[in-house]
Amino acid sequence: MQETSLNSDLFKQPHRRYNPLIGEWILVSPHRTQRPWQGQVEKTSQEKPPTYDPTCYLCPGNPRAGGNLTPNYDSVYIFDNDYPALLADTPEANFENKGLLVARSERGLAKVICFSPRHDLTLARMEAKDIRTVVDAWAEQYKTLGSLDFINHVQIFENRGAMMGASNPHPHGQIWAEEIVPNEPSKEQAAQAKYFQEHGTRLLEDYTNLELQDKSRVVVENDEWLVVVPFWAVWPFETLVLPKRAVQSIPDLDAAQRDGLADILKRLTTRYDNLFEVSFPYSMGFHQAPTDGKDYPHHVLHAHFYPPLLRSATIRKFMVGYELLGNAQRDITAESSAERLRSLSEEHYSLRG
Ligand code: H2U
Ligand code: ZN
Repeated sequence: MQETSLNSDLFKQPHRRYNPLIGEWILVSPHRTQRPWQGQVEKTSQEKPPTYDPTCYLCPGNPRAGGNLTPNYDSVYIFDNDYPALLADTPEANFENKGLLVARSERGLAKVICFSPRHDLTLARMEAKDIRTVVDAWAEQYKTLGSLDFINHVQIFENRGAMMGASNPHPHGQIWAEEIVPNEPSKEQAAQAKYFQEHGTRLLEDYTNLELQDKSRVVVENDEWLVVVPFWAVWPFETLVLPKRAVQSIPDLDAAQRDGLADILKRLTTRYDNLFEVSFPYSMGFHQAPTDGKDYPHHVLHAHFYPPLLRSATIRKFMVGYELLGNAQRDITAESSAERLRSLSEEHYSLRG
């Protein structure tokens, strides 16, 4: 296989990039970034939320839908989702007709995790020591939920901002735990296992070391963590958060790695907010080893950030047309996105005079 330097013409022309983590290709069209835009412009809210909102169901002391009360909490608060997508007591059932109509029952649990009692904060504006408390809570939830015999996968995630469908600006995330390993982590498991078998090393550990040498896609790093716009990124400012010392899941992180994770999450989300001077919307989540009791020596814990914004606080990328019918496509290269994020300040724009 011929090695091609990133300065070569290949990367200035329409080209395809391979995502080894899920075994799929994306199309990159770097010559296209100058095209004019007369399409949809999203509304942004520049209003600063209050520290306490009497109408917010996640603020301390307030009633939630369905009659439950959010107690007076002072750091992290976790509760069972009042409208869970999965239920623990769903009876087992199967349906199949000629292999064309196939359905299976699915059991699970859904939790909501409030990161802070303060309605106005976000990961970017919380203190790193308070994000560390969130990291510890994530670890505990993965362990507790994962130890239940009907739970084989624990998905921890955050939807941030109305554009990503978050129901509320109060800083919070969700946890969905279930019987099966869902599609995305399942593709990643297959690819990581195959790579481990073929190379005897871990795919994401090798990738981390490669990016640490190359540097062109690095957004931010500390002693324990590396954030890159992955070579195969689909979303304009998509990032991958990788540990420098490989572990399988959040509970495996030692104290230095947990503090480091809190630090890197704060710094990354601050850079995101500073990009368009807006509380940057995204979906983020961790991929940890499945909790079915099997061995996952090939797996490396990581987090994905998928932000929808493209050119400004109001212009988002749409996954339509060719993306829906063909495959994912981007204009701005991963390297240019990384350079933009890297050049930003780590002082939150709201704190500047
Ligand atoms: P978002 O992460 O998309 O904002 O969703 C928040 C969750 O909070 C959502 O799954 C739950 C919704 O079911 N929720 C409650 O559990 N209680 C409520 O009173 C409102 C929302
Ligand atoms: Zn609130």
